[in-house]
Amino acid sequence: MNLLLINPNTTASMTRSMAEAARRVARPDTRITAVQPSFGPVSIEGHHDEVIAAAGVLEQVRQAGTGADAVVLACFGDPGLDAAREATEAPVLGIAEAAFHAASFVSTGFSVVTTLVRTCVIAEHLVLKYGYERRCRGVHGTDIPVLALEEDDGLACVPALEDACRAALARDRSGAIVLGCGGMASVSAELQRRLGVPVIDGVAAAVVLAEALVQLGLRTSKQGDYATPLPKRYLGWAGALGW
Ligand code: 5HY
Repeated sequence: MNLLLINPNTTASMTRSMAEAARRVARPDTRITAVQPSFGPVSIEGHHDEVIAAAGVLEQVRQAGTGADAVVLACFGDPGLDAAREATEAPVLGIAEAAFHAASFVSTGFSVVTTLVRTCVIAEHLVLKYGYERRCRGVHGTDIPVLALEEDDGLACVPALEDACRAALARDRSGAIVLGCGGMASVSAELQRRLGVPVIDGVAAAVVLAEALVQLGLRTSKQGDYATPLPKRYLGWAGALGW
């Protein structure tokens, strides 16, 4: 199967490191194409960044056309997820939603540990949107900037992340950790080794769940709100995104 991994920010090195994390768990016959938008923020750390990144996601989904059997949005805000599902029949998985599902198979309650404190509300909104308010016991920011995770594969951030995870597990009485950034994919195994509890990286979870959906022959419904957008012109820089 052809899996399109979209990094909604425009930092190519982060796209590469997330592609590596994806290939570590993907089946041998899964071909992963990793891309990022031609425009938009180098990192997504707030609502403004997210809106532009969502348009970048649509640019890449449209460019892929019918070439992708499944799509993974590798940013923890799942930017443009519903719009992307309108734009393609292929299953589209956001790493936050995928991580919440995976965490709920292995714990009765999980904690999210993420980057900047200001982004916590975005994760909290997704917990409510996806109906995980009974399983997510807390969302915790570390004020680690997204691009700090790019330096030396994020290893320098491991001690601070480990401390934040231990504090969250104790405070929330939770049994698992969901990592709140695609850029943390490279340190999830080390954190799980140190913490001794399930540590869920959404990139890996989304790739494996996408493979499962394709294996089940499931595609995005075109009945109702995920139906293909109505034909209309888009003016200005968004012209190419019209239907
Ligand atoms: C992410 N931002 O996964 C989110 C993390 C965050 O550029 N990739 C980003 O802070 O919401």
